[in-house]
Amino acid sequence: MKKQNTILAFVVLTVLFGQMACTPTDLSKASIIPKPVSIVPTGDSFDLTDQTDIYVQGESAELLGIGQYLADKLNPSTGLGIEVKTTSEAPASGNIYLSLSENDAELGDEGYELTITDSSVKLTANKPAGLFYGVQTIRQLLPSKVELATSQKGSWKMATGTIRDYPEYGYRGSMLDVARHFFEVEEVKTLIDQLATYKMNRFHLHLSDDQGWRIEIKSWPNLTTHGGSTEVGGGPGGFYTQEQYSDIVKYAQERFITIIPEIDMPGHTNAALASYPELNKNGKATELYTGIEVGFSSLDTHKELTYKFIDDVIRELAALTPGEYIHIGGDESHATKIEDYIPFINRVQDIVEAHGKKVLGWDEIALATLKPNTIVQYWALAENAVKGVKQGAKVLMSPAKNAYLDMQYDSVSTFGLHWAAYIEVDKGYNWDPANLVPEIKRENIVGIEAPLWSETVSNRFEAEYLIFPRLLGYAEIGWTPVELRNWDEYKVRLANHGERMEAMNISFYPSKLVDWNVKDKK
Ligand code: IFG
Repeated sequence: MKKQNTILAFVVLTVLFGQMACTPTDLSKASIIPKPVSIVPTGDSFDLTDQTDIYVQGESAELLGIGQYLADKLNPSTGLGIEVKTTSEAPASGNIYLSLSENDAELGDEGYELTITDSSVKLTANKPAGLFYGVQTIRQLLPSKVELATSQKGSWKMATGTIRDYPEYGYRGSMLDVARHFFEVEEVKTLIDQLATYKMNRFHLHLSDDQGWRIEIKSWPNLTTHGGSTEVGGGPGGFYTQEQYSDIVKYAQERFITIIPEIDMPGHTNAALASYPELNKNGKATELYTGIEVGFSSLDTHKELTYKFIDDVIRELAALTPGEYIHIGGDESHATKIEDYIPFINRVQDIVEAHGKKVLGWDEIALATLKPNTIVQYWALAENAVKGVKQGAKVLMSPAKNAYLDMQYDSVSTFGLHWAAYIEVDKGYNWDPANLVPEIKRENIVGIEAPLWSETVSNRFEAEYLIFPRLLGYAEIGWTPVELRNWDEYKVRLANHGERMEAMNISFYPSKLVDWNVKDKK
């Protein structure tokens, strides 16, 4: 009898501790990236069960869409069949409730308050965007296996407490260069979904360069039929029809991400010059180019046709782009005399404004006379960005030495370049945009963008090796106040995202600086 009791006691304790082990009760121990502004734990846990549904306040399609987005993220792995319902007041216990608050000023347009008790999950925000970001946090409070696409054994518990959270910067983004190597719509959508998971809200598409023109312009069809027909290394290239571009824009919008399209000029324009002889000074089309040199091409800034071309391109692109900014490039125009470059940039700003949009450009555009709403993207020369500040322009921080995703991690990592720096995960995290260049103050900065140039990567797997895990650090730099950021604390949360990224089928670089929690450490 004694032996049976001992065995019974052992089984009960194993089950109990087993449950406790995976029952999260300390909300402050959750590995949330970006780190929230404030977390107040209450030491209990909430259970998602097959009785749990998501209720949204009122009938708004936008709130229903956010509820459905969460249900679609939870149902495949939990198998709980969570439904989305509307309600005019708080639902019964055991459910998740999304509602817009009156006006919680501290939260702003993108913040949220998430209150979890043992019987309810209540997410409130001033605007739908805040609810969407609170939903990303809910995902991260559940075990990593929730991100798997196949049904997993439960339980599905979240620690209880209150999180109040809102972003430091309004522009938190990344860029994909689809010109050097072309990326299919589905690959772009996957990256957009990954950016949204980490609360990023801007996606800059580098649509044209020497090696490729990637967006259909109906008034200049050869740009894509000819200029889009190859890529670095001589592959087939490709391009987005206007319908496909609009599909990408819609997909991003549903995730509260604004697309910023870039047509790089006057340099980085060989694909256009190869497509139309009449755009060239000598009336001859250039050859298509599949190498990775830069700075050898220039539009003819003295030709009136050049400005009709630009006007047609901007007109068509502006009509497809709900965001307020169009990126005009302006970088590395080594084949354009400075006395031609300056009036060119001035005139292009007028063209963009005439089509109801504002200008974003690489830092060289600060050599021209900037319109009030023009944003200067700092990538290489701080003195250019400072020139922009002195003209009253805002700065988008993308310093190549800290934030270029196409930089190798170290001298032996597989993909990427290293002309600016080697950027290991800690170097990508350990910097503060507001304290990098003395003359560029916090109030001059709209935010941060981590660009991925694609000279050395040609598909999602290769791109993810460069993008992840560094993107998570840039997402935190854009969202979390610098006084809450610390590499030694961050790298522990990052380690716990290894399993999460694996579950999301992200092929991240397993940096040796991080003690990854994944099963088969690489
Ligand atoms: N600089 C060029 C990019 C790309 C990059 C690769 C900018 C603004 C080097 N311009 O970065 O086209 O070639 O790291």
